[in-house]
Formats: sequence, C-alpha cells, structure tokens
Amino acid sequence: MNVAARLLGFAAALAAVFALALVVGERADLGKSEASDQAPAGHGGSESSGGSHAATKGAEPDPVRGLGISENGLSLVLGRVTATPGKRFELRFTIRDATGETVRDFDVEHTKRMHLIIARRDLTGFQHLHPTQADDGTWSVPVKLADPGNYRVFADFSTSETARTLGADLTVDGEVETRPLPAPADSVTVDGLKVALASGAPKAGSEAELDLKVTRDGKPVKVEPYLGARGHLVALREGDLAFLHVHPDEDRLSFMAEFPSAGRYRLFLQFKTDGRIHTAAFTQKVTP
Ligand SMILES: [Cu+2]
Repeated sequence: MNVAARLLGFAAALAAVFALALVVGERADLGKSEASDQAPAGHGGSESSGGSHAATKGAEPDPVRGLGISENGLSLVLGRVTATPGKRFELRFTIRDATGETVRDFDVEHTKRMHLIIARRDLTGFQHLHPTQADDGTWSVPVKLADPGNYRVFADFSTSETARTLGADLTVDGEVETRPLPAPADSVTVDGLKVALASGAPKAGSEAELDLKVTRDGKPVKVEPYLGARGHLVALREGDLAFLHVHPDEDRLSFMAEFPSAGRYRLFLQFKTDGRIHTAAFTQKVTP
C-alpha cells in the first residue's frame, strides 16, 4: 500500500472514531474523576473532523465498522467457523497483518486490549467477552451459543492508536428459528431494573443523544464504573450488523452517536450495579 492510500485509510479510521466519539452535555457533580483510565485516541478531538461528515450527508456515509473480515491491512482469522448449539467451546482467533504475521501488540481500550462482541444475525444472542492472549498472539475465550444460526463475531481493538472493528461469521448448526426485531420501546426491564431510553428522533448522519436512565421501583439506581466508563453501548444495524461502539465519558448514561444511515438498529447497553453487569437491548429507529 502506498503512503497516500495508507494516510487515507488512517483518516477514514479516525473519522469513524470521531463520528462515534461521544460528547457529554453536563458533568454530574459527584466529584468523581475516573476519566484518567479511559483516554482512547480520538475522544476529544472531534472538532477537526466535524465538517467533513456533516457535508457528506446524503452522499457516502461515514465509514462504518465491523463489516469486513479484513480492512486496512489487518485481518481477523477465526480458529473455527462452526459450533454446536449449547455446547461450550474455546473460540480462538488471531489478528494478522498484511504479511500474514500475527499481531501481538494492542492498545488498552476501556481497560482491555481486546473486546469480542458476538451477535446472531437477527440481533439476538448478544455477548461481550474479553479474550485472553497467548504468547504467540492468539486470543481465546470460552463461548457458548445456545441457539443455531448465523452469528457475527466482532473483534474490537486498537493497534498503533487506531481503533478497528473486524467481523467474521460463525455458524451454529441446527434448525434456525429467527426472531423478528422487537418494536422500538421507551423502556425495557432487565434483572428487575427499568432502563429508559430517551433518544428524540435520530436522523441519519447527524449526532443524536441517547440518554438512558436506570431505576428500580421508580427510584434512580447508581450505576458503577464498568471497564473504565459509566456504561458501554454497542449499536448494530439491522440487515448487515454494521457496528457502532460508544461510551459515556462522564457520570451519567448519556451517549452521542451518529447513525450512518436510516433504518433500524439494535442498541445493547451494558452497565453495572451492585457488582453485576446488566445488558439492556433496545430497537432504535433512525430516520433519513
Ligand atoms: Cu469489552
């Protein structure tokens, strides 16, 4: 790859990061300062790229992530591409560079050097795992996929200070029962907690604020830090599972996200209360 192409690729990756970098409206006065452990490259410097994606509305959307098994010279290689329903197995994978060498050096992002997200093609069966790395660079993590179907495996990581998401398919054998995407809802109940989502009406290509509130019996619940942030939000686009990963960087569950196109997305919010991690899933409609 020549230098210009490399730079272009780098710029595109940065733009993607900036597009998803979140901005928080206000700082809650909890006197907490946890920001130190989460300083991913890209958060904060969004001014410089602001104009470019605003101008591309209606044209080519911002680069989306997670659609390719190989991008910008890096490839995701799964150790296996099939599995048996309900049977735990060790999922091994490597990230290879353009010469086929296994990449070993990864940046720490949100306290981990590798985030693995798995979801079935119908946007059910979401999992967020943290594999361990062997000396030769191979990542592995025990996985159990209950239901047959086609799954997307996303390796979400940063190397050389550039965030990447690569995606590969994995099939769980058996008769598939796909489920329709649930209708958009203002709130969902998970583990006895009510999670309310106020999103306004997000438009494709514009920044939208996703404001989430957690209550139990009508009372606000304190959300604990989890992986260096208040919460983690993954959004997957219906139809192709394009991947957006956003985090709040302050003390409330408010996210700025830019959805690349109109359609429906499934949002998976992960947060921690009383030492337990909860996942609340929402369907989000995005208008043209
Ligand atoms: Cu993670």
